[in-house]
Amino acid sequence: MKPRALLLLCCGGLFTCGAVASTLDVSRPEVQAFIDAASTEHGLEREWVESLLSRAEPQPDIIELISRPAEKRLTWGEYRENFLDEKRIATGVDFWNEHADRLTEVERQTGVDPRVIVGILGVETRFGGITGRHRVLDALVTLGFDYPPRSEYFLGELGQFLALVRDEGVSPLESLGSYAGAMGFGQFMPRSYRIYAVDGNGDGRRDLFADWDDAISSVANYLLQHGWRRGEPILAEAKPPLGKYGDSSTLDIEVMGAAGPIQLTGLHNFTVIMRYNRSLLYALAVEELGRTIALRLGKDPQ
Ligand SMILES: [Ca+2]
Repeated sequence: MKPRALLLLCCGGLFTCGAVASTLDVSRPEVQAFIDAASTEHGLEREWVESLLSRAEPQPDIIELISRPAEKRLTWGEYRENFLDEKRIATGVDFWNEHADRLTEVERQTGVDPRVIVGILGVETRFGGITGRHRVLDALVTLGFDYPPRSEYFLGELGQFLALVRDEGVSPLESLGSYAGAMGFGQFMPRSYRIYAVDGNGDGRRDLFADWDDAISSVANYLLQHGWRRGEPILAEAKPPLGKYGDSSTLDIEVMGAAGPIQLTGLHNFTVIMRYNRSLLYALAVEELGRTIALRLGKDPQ
């Protein structure tokens, strides 16, 4: 039984119950302005947009969550412990075995290293195990209307989400995601979903919630469109000379590991991983998780 149904049952029964989550006040001027702008930009029916928004429930805890992301609080040593755990590595080995054909095919088509696809899916959602507990609509409404530092960004994503609902059959009221509104196996934001998602299995839909072929192809396409270069390494111990994978995009990395400072050079493809998530620690975790799983499977080290 869904929590909301339970609450209604309880209200209608013998018990008194606490406050029911309140819905968005669509008469707020900024909400009305958004409805006008999004309806025009995406060609949506104004009444439909207002009706959907009137069913959104802002979540104050989301404001707290976005104000203290793990990437800003933890050292690399601490962050790494969260993502390089044995359970995630073992799940990744099974995942790679199960999806080996798709990963190989996608690498042939795009040049994107399966290690990185596997690393991203492992870090993002533990291979589909944790895809988020917030309604995407609620998350985007909360951050769009009640989190001024990033209001513009999240209202843009809210408009994209409404267009996604119209175009892709994504459920407006039942889709769940992260507190920031990222969805599905690869945690795509709505705008990225619309631009970069790929119908990997050719069934006519781009389904990042339930279709692994689509999710794998979409992660690869995202990286390819952000400049992934076939066959190039990701990290180097020292800065390479220009021309030998060294170019203007290389990144000097110095982080605090469990046993002291670590210095590395992020090469071009490392900076492409950071287009998926701007956190340096995130990209390091993706690289190491994918590499570790590949080694367990006896793949060649890079
Ligand atoms: Ca599909």
